[in-house]
Amino acid sequence: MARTRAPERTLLPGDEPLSLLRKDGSPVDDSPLAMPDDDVLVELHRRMVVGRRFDTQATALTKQGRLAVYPSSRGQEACEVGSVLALRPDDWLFPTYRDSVALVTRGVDPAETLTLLQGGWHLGYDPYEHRVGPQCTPLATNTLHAVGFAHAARLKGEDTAALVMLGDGATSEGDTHEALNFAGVWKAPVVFLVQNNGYAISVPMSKQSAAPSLAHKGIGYGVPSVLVDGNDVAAVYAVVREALVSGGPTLVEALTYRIEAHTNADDATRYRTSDEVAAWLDRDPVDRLEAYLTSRGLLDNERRAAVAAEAEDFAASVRAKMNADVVPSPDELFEHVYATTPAHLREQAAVLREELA
Ligand SMILES: Cc1ncc(C[n+]2csc(CCOP(=O)(O)OP(=O)(O)O)c2C)c(N)n1
Repeated sequence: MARTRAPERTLLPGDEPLSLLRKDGSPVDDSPLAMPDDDVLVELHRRMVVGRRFDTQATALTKQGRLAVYPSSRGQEACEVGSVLALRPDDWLFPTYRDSVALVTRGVDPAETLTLLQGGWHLGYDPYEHRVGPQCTPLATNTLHAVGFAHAARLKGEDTAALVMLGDGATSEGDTHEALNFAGVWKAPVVFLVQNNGYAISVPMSKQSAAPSLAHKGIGYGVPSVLVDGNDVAAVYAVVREALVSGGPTLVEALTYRIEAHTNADDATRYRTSDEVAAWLDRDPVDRLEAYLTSRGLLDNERRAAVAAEAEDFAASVRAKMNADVVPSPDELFEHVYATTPAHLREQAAVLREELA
């Protein structure tokens, strides 16, 4: 049987992350990426500002006991918003617990997005409405969902790609490797967006991988891989859009940072310094795009105020929806888990009903 080899060199990411905007918002002269159109840049800005406000509102809701837990994506808005706006209407998103801003950007109702984190229901939204899979809490299971979905779409002759979000820590899970392997074999139209925010809770990257970069991990599976500045929303948008329309798999490693702790239940000061956080605040994705838009005359004080007001209104609507008391039915705990409820669960449901009666 003939043996063939993949052209390894072409699959390798570059040494430096791809970017379009420097830290101060000035454009990179010799970027191989195409700058998104002005209207896209303006929309990326609006969505990042609204997304950030949603994120701080959700964090505040944990303090009021309205949410059980919230994993903030503050600082990661360029990944959350840039990749989601790159999706075409028929593409699907497979997010994690960290990616609520991505869901809201895709159009999922914010209260429905937060239902899981509130503890109100297993899944608060209809995945088919906006083509968003369930937010996965088990690390990396969504990579398998995305590859299976993308492969099935291909078999059905549909022009649909899948975008799966995962963290640096999730790349250490077996599921990621199985997913990458079959994405490569099947040439499935799937984009793995690794948001490398430096830590898996308190475990730093240096303890996760000995590879030169996480993007290098695609090569062994025949998956072209790209390294991008994850705080540069224009670059994230450009790279993800190109990957989604490529018709095959791509691994995108986006270098970014989560400014807040892992969740509201975590104390990040125990494993990272304030200097490190300050250095990343200096690379803020929203400030960076604002500087560029302002220099191009695409953003002025009036527009900035209008976007800020929209974000405030959005946060107020989230508060209003989340301040309504939920009265979940304990019975529902057993519903929609199995097509046919197994005997032991029927028994447990009966015991619960008896106790509550
Ligand atoms: C299969 C599995 N193992 C362990 C955990 C516990 N856990 C929750 S979050 C987390 C760290 C994840 O880090 P990373 O993938 O980098 O994503 P981030 O939270 O930084 O976005 C771990 C180990 C889990 N949720 N699922």
